[in-house]
Amino acid sequence: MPFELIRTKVIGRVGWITLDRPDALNALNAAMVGEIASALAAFGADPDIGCVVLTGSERAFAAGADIKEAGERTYPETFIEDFLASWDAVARMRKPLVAAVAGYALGGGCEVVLMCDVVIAADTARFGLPEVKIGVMPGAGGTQRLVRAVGKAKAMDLCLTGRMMEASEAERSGLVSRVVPASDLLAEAQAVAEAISTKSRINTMAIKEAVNRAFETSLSEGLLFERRTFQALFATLDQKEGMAAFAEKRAPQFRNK
Ligand code: CO8
Repeated sequence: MPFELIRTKVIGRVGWITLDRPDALNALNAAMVGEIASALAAFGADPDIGCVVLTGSERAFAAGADIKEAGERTYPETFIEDFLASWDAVARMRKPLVAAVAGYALGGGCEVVLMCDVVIAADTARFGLPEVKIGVMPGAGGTQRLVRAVGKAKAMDLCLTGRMMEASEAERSGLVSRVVPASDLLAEAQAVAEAISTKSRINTMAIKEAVNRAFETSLSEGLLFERRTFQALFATLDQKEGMAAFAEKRAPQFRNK
């Protein structure tokens, strides 16, 4: 995949996407978001990939949407183009997504993190939605997904002041799954992604869909969705294999069928 602003690689069954625009702290411009969407589509369609890791550099996961690219836009342009709608490609990814975050994850960078499923943060990571400081507001899901991740009081604090939060506060607040020393970040992300990618893909995709349904529906509807999906897994060979392997005290050989 020939890209200019991201790098991709595959380790085992894990696809890696590394944001690579160092002179702008990985600020997300339209071209970069397009490249991320293409890479996700390719990994999504690849039967040998079970999980994708999204990461940046030691200094920045991404310091936001590209402010310089956006400054002169007009409302009619943003409306007609449906500016920022293309970012939904990250949220629409059906395979599990692990964010490996070091340094700044601000504005749109933080919003991309909020679209990921497991968030591994280096102790150097700093999260924030500072759009209020530049005359706008979060526009790629920040006001909605942050509330669901950390609750209203913390989300209001971050959105209204634009302050940054350290990795430890982000973990306490529920934005981050685990915090690790910066030197361990990539290995930890690979280990988590590997653990996910060696499971049955039908299973991990179904789990992701069910957990995300919790944000979209009532408890009773969500519980029904979960139970029906759970029941549906009994139609898969991987369920038979997983339970047989347990009984026979061996590792399961999942076939995604
Ligand atoms: N957009 C464009 N360029 C950026 C961005 C950005 N978001 N962030 C950093 N850069 C550039 C800087 O302009 C600088 O470039 P240059 O060397 O050419 O001047 C380079 O990256 C390095 O940055 P700094 O020199 O500022 O590095 P510091 O270590 O001094 O500071 C900070 C790091 C604190 C992260 C600082 O760069 C900063 O505050 N960045 C902006 C953070 C921000 O406000 N992010 C939110 C942006 S808005 C958003 O994401 C969603 C709303 C949608 C708005 C529409 C946009 C498409």
